[in-house]
Amino acid sequence: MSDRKRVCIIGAGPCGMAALRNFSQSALDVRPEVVCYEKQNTWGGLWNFTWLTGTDEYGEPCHGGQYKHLWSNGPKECLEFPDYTFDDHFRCPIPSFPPRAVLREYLEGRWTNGDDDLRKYIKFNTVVRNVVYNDASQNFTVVSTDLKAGVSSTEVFSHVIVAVGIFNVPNKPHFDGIDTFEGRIMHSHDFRDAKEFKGQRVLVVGASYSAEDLAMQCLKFGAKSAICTWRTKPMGFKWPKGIEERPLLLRLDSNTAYFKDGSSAKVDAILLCTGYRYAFPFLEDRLRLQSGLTMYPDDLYKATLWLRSGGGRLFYMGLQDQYFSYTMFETEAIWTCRYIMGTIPGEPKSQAEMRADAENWVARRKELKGPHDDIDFQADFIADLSAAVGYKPEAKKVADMFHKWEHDKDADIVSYRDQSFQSVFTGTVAPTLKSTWWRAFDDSKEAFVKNSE
Ligand code: NA7
Repeated sequence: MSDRKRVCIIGAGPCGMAALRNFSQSALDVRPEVVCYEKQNTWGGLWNFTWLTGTDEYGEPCHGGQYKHLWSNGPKECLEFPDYTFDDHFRCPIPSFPPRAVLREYLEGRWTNGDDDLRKYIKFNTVVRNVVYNDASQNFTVVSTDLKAGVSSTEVFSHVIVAVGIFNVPNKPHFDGIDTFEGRIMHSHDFRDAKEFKGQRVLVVGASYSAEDLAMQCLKFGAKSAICTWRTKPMGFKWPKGIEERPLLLRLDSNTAYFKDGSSAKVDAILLCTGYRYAFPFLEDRLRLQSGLTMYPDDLYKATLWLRSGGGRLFYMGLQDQYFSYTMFETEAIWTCRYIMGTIPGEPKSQAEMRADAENWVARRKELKGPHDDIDFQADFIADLSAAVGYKPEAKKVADMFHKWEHDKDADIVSYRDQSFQSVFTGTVAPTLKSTWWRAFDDSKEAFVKNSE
């Protein structure tokens, strides 16, 4: 192997693409050779819609969990790139909560905006099967399979960036009696179209983003009712008529659901909105992250560099429970790329210093009391990382918008997507929707743009 660094990026979603783009824009004398492996036939990661569920056309686990009529659940102004604003891409102001296709287009616009064709670095339809760290030679052996050709190959890299996402392997808990339930049972990862539940009484298990959105989607598209059942804490929103919350589901008997408060209800369908499992089956055990979904995973310097093994050459991206998304990924990407290229002043630090820094963040994480604390924590994390590389995502100003968004949701869960936010980079105030989100039944870009005033 020559002295030139060789970086393997696993995944061409928002994280992997951010890393790829940063490498491609860096100075030639420090730029490593980069290969990005992507299981799907295109870039975009979870932003790619597919009708497929379970396994894909090659028998691989389906990555995508997006559904028709999914609109952003956070303001676009909170995920805007300072150096590629929504005005830069769309050339006219658009409302604050776009449907999925509009956000995907924005991402793709960024990836195709430069002089370099990023596609040339990506091996599409190629799944990584095995990653092993070689202590003696301080490099990684990566085995991948070209799914179309059915051919596997082995390559050696000096660094590996794991960017496979955290919302692709569903967590499916068991409830007594669920095997005999007479209706449809589905995890939110397999949910594609709320119209399927028209006229039905839906039971939603879970009390987080998917539970909230699927309950609302179902009602919007004609379900009779939705009961959301919580384990730790109810969502507590002022729900529209037809949605209610009950304590944890204990068991099912035919199509009757029994809850922890002693109540019961007849239901026609069950939507398990019970989150996801972290899964990195292609990594050897000692390289594999142990944390579950959290605001700052254990054993990662700057939430990216794996401290337990891998010789300081294995990086993860986008692992945190997320408020900030695109700009957090971008910040992590800049930091990771520059770290690998050796262009961050003061880095690399000693193992003891890195561990102390990571443990500080984990200690702070343990004091977090709720969403508003989480938002400030994530803003501080991004501010810390971006300061080290001179990037300006204005995390603190964006945090103020997230706080407002949380208040808007508490005030009215039906209308929070009708609110308008102001870009911290361009000053553009988003137009409002002519017809509200609750009454908007066409999620195409054309309808969305026409629907603004
Ligand atoms: P989350 O945010 O991980 O939430 C999972 C929810 O599922 C959460 O309320 C959990 O309750 C609940 N859960 C998990 N296991 C169980 C069992 N066994 N019984 C009852 N309830 C359970 O996943 P989401 O899909 O909502 O959101 C993931 C991302 O997708 C999010 O960032 C969005 O932007 C889109 P807990 O609070 O742990 O008791």
